Amino acid sequence: MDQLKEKFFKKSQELRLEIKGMLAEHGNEKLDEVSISQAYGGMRGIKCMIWETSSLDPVEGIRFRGYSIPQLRELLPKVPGGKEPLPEGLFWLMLVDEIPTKAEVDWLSDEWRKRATIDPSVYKLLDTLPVDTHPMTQFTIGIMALQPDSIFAKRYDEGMNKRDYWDASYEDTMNLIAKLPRLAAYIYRRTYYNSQHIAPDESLDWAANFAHMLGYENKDFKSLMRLYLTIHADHEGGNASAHTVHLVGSTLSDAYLSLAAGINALAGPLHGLANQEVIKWIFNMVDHFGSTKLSKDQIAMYVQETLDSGQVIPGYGHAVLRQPDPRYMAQREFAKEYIKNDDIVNIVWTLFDVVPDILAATGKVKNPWPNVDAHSGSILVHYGFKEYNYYTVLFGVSRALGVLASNCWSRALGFPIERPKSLTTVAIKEFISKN
Ligand code: HAX
Repeated sequence: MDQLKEKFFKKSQELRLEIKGMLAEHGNEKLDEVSISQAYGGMRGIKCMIWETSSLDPVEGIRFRGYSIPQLRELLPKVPGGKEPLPEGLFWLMLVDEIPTKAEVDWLSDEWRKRATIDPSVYKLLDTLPVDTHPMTQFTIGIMALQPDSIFAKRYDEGMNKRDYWDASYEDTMNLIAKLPRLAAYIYRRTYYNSQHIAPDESLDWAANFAHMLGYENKDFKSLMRLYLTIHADHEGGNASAHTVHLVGSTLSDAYLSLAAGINALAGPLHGLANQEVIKWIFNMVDHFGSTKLSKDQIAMYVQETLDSGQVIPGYGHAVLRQPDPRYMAQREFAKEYIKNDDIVNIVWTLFDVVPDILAATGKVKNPWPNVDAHSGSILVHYGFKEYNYYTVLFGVSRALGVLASNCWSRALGFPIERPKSLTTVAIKEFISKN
């Protein structure tokens, strides 16, 4: 058994026992009550699921196993001379609740390198799709095409003992994460570069190799990819992509089927697709004024026009957060350090100055601050990565780290099939009249 798997097995079995005891003693205590508004309002805030890998505070933002993003940037291992954390380190932390050593992270990079080969049939299938198929659709199809490799599905078919689900989940998770950069890079190069593919560089870490296969050799872009793939990885369990993976995984669909479902949730414009929407909207703003150098007043006017036309301001607002997203702030810090005087980045910063007041003035937006998606596109554009329809695929590669680590925990802890209760409006009316 490999070192990470052994640690995961030991820790998860300990927690499984602890939870058993806790449920026997406290199982009937109430965590929450549910209001009618919550039932109609997207189940906002109801405490009703377990997600071990990260937790979201409305004011402070995300913590991965208790660590904030600034702490992760400091504590997770980096490449020699590098400033940004290696996403391999975050995966290790999420899976076994320990900050790994550099040697452990190097082992993980190597392990993913060994598992990264993709069967040519997957590429052949992708090549049958019209080249203008949205990259997120291609990504889901690619993940589904990898599914015949599922160890979980094969072993389940052979009569796997439920005590071994964690093991098969772990193997699928490691194999799938290893392959995602190759799959995603293949989609990028076939869609935008006439299928001129770039062979992997075995000397590079997971994120830098992804950047290389996409076609970006700039050292700072590789640092950006390490940061990007770290900060997008997890956002506790209730967000749409994570919750989808949790739900689908609970039916014992394997990691491939579960991740593909979660990627489809990420592809919605109110969720991950917001990163493409932000830059598309900024490009439209630039076209509208015929310049990339925009004043505060021009930007404020455009924001107001967008609202008046019944559209949302992409990259702003959040279902949980009530402060600027620390993932936005981390990207802003990166841009301040690495990028000087870029017009699109300047527009993103001016938006931060003008949008919150305009959204707050509507009197209904609960969080007027920027979220993770408000900044990412402008930095990518700075490095020449302008194909914004692809941006959510980058998010998806990162999100796999958190949702699949969590999926391993769900199987190791023996979570049952998820099945909340739904109500009809007739039932709600009866409830009201009885009360
Ligand atoms: N622009 C305009 N109106 C907004 C808004 C925004 N950025 N954010 C919220 N509102 C509106 C809502 O549409 C809602 O209006 P109605 O009552 O007319 O339906 C009202 O304000 C109350 O909404 P809320 O309670 O503040 O927000 P929700 O929890 O319902 O929705 C969203 C959260 C993120 C979906 C929302 O803020 C939004 O649509 N933002 C823009 C899209 C976006 O950036 N999505 C990415 C979010 C982060 C993420 O998941 N990344 O992957």
